[in-house]
Amino acid sequence: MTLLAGKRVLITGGSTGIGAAAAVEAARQGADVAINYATSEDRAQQVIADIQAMGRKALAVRGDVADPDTAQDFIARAVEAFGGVDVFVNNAGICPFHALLDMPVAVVERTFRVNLHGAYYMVQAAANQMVKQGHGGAIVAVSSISALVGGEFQTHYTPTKAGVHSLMQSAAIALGKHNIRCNSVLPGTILTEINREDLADLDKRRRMEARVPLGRLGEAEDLAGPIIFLASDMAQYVTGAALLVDGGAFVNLQ
Ligand code: RM4
Repeated sequence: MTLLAGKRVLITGGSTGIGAAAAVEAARQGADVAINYATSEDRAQQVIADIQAMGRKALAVRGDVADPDTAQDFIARAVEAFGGVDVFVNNAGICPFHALLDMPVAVVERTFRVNLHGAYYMVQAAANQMVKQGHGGAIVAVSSISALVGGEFQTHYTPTKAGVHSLMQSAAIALGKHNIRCNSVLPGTILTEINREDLADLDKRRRMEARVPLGRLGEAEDLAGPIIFLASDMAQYVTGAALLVDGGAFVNLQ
């Protein structure tokens, strides 16, 4: 299958986890892929090598998504390398678990700026490029099950994921006239760097696993298919939607 044949795909936070899995699968599906990354140079280069091994063009651009200039730079570098943007996946995000009552301002600010402000600037820059190109596009944001439910140590985080989900709904309306589709995936508990420390607590890990009807926590690769689907022409009439990818955790009350 080549669901993204000839497409030019950009992914933020593409050096690890869900972003890296989506980048490699996009290449497997026929796309040229540019990834943004913040710090993991070695891991970014490994993703580049994996993409090139499939005969696709690859580009890695370092940048902190919390800085609005990073969005402009990422799009410009991809256009320079690939000639344009057809799919944009907003994935970059952090979740520094912390209690509410003594939550430091710096932690709140950083989480909001990376997860929500960064998403906004990136989506805006990608949309402007797609409108300029004049032949539509697809934007997929990695929101979360945490857009819909809370977390005791995520009071700064869950609002950002709800915001990303809502951003896709409003962007879908604003960009529909340009044939640009905007959708979210809502991952459940997926084993990645974002929660490695948190889930080192084996009691918590067992509690999280017990919530999942499919009997396991997710892997980054479990998100690649849903992201590629929403990015592809198979979802040509899907916009403003949100797709839970959580093994059934959200619906599992009892
Ligand atoms: C997700 C969800 C998971 C958590 C990660 C950090 O949105 O809340 O349970 O492990 O964030």
